[in-house]
Amino acid sequence: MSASRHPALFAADPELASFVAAEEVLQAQTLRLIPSENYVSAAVLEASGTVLQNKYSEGYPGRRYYEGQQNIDRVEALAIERAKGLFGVDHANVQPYSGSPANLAVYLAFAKPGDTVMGMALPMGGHLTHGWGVSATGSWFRGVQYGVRADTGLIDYDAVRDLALAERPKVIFCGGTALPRTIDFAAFAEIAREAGSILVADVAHIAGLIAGGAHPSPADHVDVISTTTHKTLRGPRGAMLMCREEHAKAIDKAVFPGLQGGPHNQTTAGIAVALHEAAQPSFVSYAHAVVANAKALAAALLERGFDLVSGGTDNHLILIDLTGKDVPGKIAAKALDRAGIVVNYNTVPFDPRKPFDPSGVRIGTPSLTSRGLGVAHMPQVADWITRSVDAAAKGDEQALAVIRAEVTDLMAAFPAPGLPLS
Ligand code: DSN
Repeated sequence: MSASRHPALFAADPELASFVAAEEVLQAQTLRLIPSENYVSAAVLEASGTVLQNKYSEGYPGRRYYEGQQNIDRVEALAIERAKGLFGVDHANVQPYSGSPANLAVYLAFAKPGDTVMGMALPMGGHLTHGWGVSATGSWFRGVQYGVRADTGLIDYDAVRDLALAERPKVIFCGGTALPRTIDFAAFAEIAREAGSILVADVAHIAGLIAGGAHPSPADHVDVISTTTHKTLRGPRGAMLMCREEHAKAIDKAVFPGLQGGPHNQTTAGIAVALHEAAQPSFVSYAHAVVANAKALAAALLERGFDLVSGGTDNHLILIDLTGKDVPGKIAAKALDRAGIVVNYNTVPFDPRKPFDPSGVRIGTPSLTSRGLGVAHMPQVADWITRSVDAAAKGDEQALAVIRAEVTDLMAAFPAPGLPLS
């Protein structure tokens, strides 16, 4: 089937083509629970693989350093207008190559090396680029970090305020990669105002929920919104920076020529299509279904004796704390993978274990929702997770194989956008 889907690729490079075909089958047959992944539509897939790939376009629409931009300018301008409309912002830059370069551009726009910057600690649910030590953002800048409360797993806004007022950071990041709860953008805005800091909402994980009205928007509260385009937003791998008009020049200058060269025009096209899709009523239903599925899955896992960071979820993401089980996160994640359930192992707040062998497993519902699974399926998903973790504890490979067959069977009834049917 794949040979007919990608005939030129199969003819030119059968070895590489076979890897792509295998990935198509893997994505079709497995239950993908990594909360930062999704399935793009066939339209986004097509737009991302067009001849726009062939064009260099350093600069911005109407102000390029290369000629022949008649069509590229229209593509980028369309993506910009759609981003502004969808997120209710003054300005959008759709050129960052991905989330980490987007965040680096924010530092370039507002801080100098050595300045103090503030974000959530990575093991608490933040992101590497929010000033964590092993990232350039934590070595070129002086990163100070906040976390969550040990008793609730929730952000302690009083502690964030105390830290911000003591440190007066140039930039404060809110948002992260393992936050199962709603972010209070208004509270962060008040803190940033008092501290005299630029406030950045990194909404990479929840951008699709914001677009679909299933999470409050930061647009009225923050100076800059940073987001990837490929998570809940369901676009190609890329990123955007959005801001108030007063910061537009600084952001644009930081992205190009500050940090990047030519934009990836084929990705810009895919982003434009994804933003168009995200403005449709069906996307509102999708965003709310992602959250409903996550809440139902969290409830089913709690019923089965799992410990969840913060006790549940408000969004698309669930962080399972396996500290009380016999199985650490990495062993559980690898067993789940053998059972056809794809997750990632993750630190939990105050994790007694190391990041490469942590106590948690991070799961989420964007991909399964895109395939059409609903609340009624979540007890089954929770059962499979329970049985897989139990099988991991006992080293029962046969049980994992049985689960894998059941997963493959169910997923065959829910075709993935852009992928073969079997
Ligand atoms: N954003 C991260 C994730 O959540 O998977 C990767 O950087």
